[in-house]
Order: sequence, then structure tokens, then C-alpha cells
Amino acid sequence: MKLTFSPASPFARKVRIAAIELGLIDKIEFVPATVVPGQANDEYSRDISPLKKLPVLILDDGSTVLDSYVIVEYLDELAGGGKLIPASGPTRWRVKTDHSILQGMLDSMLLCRYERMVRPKELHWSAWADDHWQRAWNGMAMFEGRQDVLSGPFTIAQIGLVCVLGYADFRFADCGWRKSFPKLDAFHQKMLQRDSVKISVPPAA
Ligand SMILES: N[C@@H](CCC(=O)N[C@@H](CS)C(=O)NCC(=O)O)C(=O)O
Repeated sequence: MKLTFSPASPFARKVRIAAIELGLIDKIEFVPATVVPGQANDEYSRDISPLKKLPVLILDDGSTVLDSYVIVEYLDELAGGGKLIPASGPTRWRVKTDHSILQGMLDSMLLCRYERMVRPKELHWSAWADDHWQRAWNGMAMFEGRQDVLSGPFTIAQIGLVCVLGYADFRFADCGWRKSFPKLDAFHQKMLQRDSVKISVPPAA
């Protein structure tokens, strides 16, 4: 299998952590891809995904699996199922919902970053970027109070939270999340003891 990848992408990091934790990392070839908002990549759009986003998992028969959540679900099934996404019961739906919130936080952080850093200055819309940042911040505030996630078993929700906090450090280094959310800070430090989390920290910006 191949995975379109960038070390800066929090979504690709989620898949990398999951693949390591599931013991599947050696079965995946990481293929660096350049997809930039505001720039066409006709080959990628035609051959890999019309959405022009990474990560995409390309199976040996040439078919594709996306997006990052679906890739993790696919890998989880390959590893026997129920490892990072509970197989059934109320926990399954709680973990999936937590992950959806974290996914939305990452989407908002990315939009915020694109608005502030990629969009030409004269076209900036601060209220819109601030609104998206606030969604991410409100999500962090919510997870600060979720002891069940912070000290619970390692699932895709915890992986998602690690990716949110790592992306906050990477792209919004001055946002002060550690000071505002000490329980998230303790969680993040604990998670960094896992090899999968440590080796996937985004490169210095
Ligand atoms: N929902 C997607 C989001 C993926 C995503 O937004 N990837 C970003 C990189 S972090 C991207 O490819 N952006 C390029 C673009 O929008 O042109 C997932 O979970 O995989």
C-alpha cells in the first residue's frame, strides 16, 4: 500500500500513528505529495483524488481509500478490528463522535491557517478566521473536561486529540493552549512517551 503524505499534515499524522500502533507501518510506503490550497495539481486530482487532499491510501490493486478517518478504519479492520475504533456498543459511538469533533477542530484550524498565512493579505477576513479559531479553542476547552478521553484507552479519539495539540504547537505556537488547558498539557506529555506520537511530531515550522 502507498500513502500520500506530508510530515506537516495533522491528518496524515493521524494515519501514521494508527499504522504504527496497529503494527502495519511496514506495509505502507509513504509517498510525499504536494497539494497546496489555491494551486491546481491536475495529476493528483485526476489520478488520486478529485478533492486534491492528502492523505490518500492507494491499495495494491490501484483503488483508493480516503479520508484519514476511513483509512484508519480500514487499517483497524486489517489488524483484526476493534483496536482503535471500538467494534460495537455505546463506546463505539462515543469514540466516533469525539473523533468527529476533533476532525472538525482540525478542519477549522487548517482553514484558519490558510486564511491567515496563504490567502493574500488584502483579502483577509479576520472575523471568519477568528470564528474558526474559536471552534478549535472551544473544542480544546471541551476536551479539557473529558477525563474519560484523557485517561481512557488509546483510541482514534486520543490520536485525534494528539494531532490537534501537535498542530496547535506547529502552526499556532503562541496560542497559549498549555496555560489555558493544563489537563490537555498533561495528556499530551503522557502521549509523547509513545514512540508513534514522538516520531510523528511535525517538523519545526
Ligand atoms: N478530511 C480530510 C482532510 C484532509 C486535508 O485537509 N488535508 C490537507 C493537508 S493537511 C490538504 O490536503 N490540503 C490541500 C488542499 O486543500 O489543497 C482527511 O481527514 O483526510
